[in-house]
Amino acid sequence: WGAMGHETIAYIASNFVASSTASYFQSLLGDTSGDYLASVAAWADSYRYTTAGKFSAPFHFIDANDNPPSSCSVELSRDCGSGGCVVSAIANYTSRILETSLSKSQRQMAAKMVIHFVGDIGQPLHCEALDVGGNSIDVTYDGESTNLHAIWDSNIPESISGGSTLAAAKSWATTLTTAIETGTYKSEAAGWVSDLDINNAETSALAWAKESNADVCSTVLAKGITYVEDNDLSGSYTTTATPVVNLQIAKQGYRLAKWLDAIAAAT
Ligand code: DCM
Ligand code: DCM
Ligand code: DCM
Ligand code: ZN
Ligand code: ZN
Repeated sequence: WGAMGHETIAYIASNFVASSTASYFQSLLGDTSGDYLASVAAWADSYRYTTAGKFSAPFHFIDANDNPPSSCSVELSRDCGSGGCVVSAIANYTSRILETSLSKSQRQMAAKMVIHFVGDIGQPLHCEALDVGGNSIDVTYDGESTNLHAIWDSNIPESISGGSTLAAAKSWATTLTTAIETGTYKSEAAGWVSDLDINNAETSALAWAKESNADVCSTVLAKGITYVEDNDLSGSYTTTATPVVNLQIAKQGYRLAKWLDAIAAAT
């Protein structure tokens, strides 16, 4: 996701964490404001483009070597490369938050990584190898040349929220929080977090990756590459994608809240 998507996930999580969890992460992150999660949610995307942070580039995705749209699947041994992937990164950085032998700055960095990667794993094209996660599938959006990955990261989310600002993220998060508490997602939200276990973090994260990857077959590339390539996707394609984007953002925000609750409770 682009920064706004990550910020939305962070605000949803802020709305659901226990007050003791909020205190724990406000202290670790050195920010007692209500934006303590949203303010750091996109940091990992700037870090990966730095020389010091280059090692973390593979942590944002898992390259599922499946065959969409006819067959979708994720297998850790096949798809998580030697440099790591989003599933192994969530597990590693979750344990590092709790590793008391590390410095506070190392544990703070681990928290920023977890807050970001629990978001990225919900983006279907971050759980797909085909055409570099859709980066090499050229499309247009409102007449502008871009690629399939970028429109799922940013254009479609921004068409839902109304823009790329922190205010747009906060407003979208409020809408999705209400949907979880009393609306469309009320009956299913408990199921999103029923198997969540920070002590089996790879298993939990792999299950999330499989859900995202399934969306590649059912929605992102449902009609094949030729249906999207060189076409403008700002119309009916976006209409079809919108409920999937809303669901993935809502789910990962709610899961992030429960994940952070479990970490804070383990200290
Ligand atoms: N990005 C960045 N620096 C760059 C290129 C892109 O910070 N030189 C940001 C823009 C998007 C995000 O990274 O918000 C996309 O990241 P990903 O493609 O990993 O989702
Ligand atoms: N790192 C890791 N797993 C380890 C050791 C280090 O993922 N067992 C990562 C954590 C930091 C980066 O390497 O993102 C730099 O770590 P350090 O600051 O400890 O050198
Ligand atoms: N990306 C991905 N899968 C890959 C490579 C990249 O999901 N195999 C994502 C990471 C960024 C975006 O695509 O969100 C652009 O990556 P980069 O800036 O590395 O080209
Ligand atoms: Zn992306
Ligand atoms: Zn990312």
